[in-house]
Amino acid sequence: MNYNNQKAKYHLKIIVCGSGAVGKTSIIRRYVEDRFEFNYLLTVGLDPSNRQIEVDGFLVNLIIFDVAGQKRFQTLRDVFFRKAHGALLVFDLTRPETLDDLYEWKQQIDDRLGKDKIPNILIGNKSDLEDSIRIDYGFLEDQVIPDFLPIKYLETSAYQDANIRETFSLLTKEILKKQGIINQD
Ligand SMILES: Nc1nc2c(ncn2[C@@H]2O[C@H](COP(=O)(O)OP(=O)(O)OP(=O)(O)O)[C@@H](O)[C@H]2O)c(=O)[nH]1
Ligand SMILES: [Mg+2]
Repeated sequence: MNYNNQKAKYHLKIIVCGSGAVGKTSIIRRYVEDRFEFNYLLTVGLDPSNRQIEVDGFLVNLIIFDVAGQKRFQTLRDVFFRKAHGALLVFDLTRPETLDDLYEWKQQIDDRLGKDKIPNILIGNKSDLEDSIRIDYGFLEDQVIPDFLPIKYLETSAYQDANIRETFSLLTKEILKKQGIINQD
């Protein structure tokens, strides 16, 4: 179905959080432009993009905010977090230290927007790099997910286009549920 001529009723701001080079820009690029870049071009500052999505019969305009993961670009974080409706917390399945950094991102979300105020989805990206993966689901389930509850977890590959659309659908759905627009299941 083509929604181009319809007006979205809801406009939701999604923020994509995580350390440098975990694949934030790649996930958004795959979702919005359906392409992938092997070259690492680090994000400087903020870079919002748009895509419409249909969830449970509701047409929603997602405004997706990308941000620099590297700590030296901290100055735009106020604009980044402001009035966000939902967040992706992205780590790199091949670099466990990127998971540790998410505690800090989650803290910033809670401090600026209120504790557990917006839905978060935990994303383990680069699932295609099978031989280099250093984090398994058992570890996450025991040691990590309990610290981030309530949260859902998905493994993605921006490269292979695995679980990318599902990620944005799930987050949109969680936001609409939280806002009472669709029913909890
Ligand atoms: N194999 C593989 N490589 C990926 C994937 N996603 C991203 N990459 C690569 O990882 C590197 C970093 O990706 P970016 O999307 O630029 O990372 P970022 O999180 O936006 O980084 P900053 O902007 O510095 O915060 C690039 O070389 C990408 O090609 C993936 O799913 N699989
Ligand atoms: Mg980036």
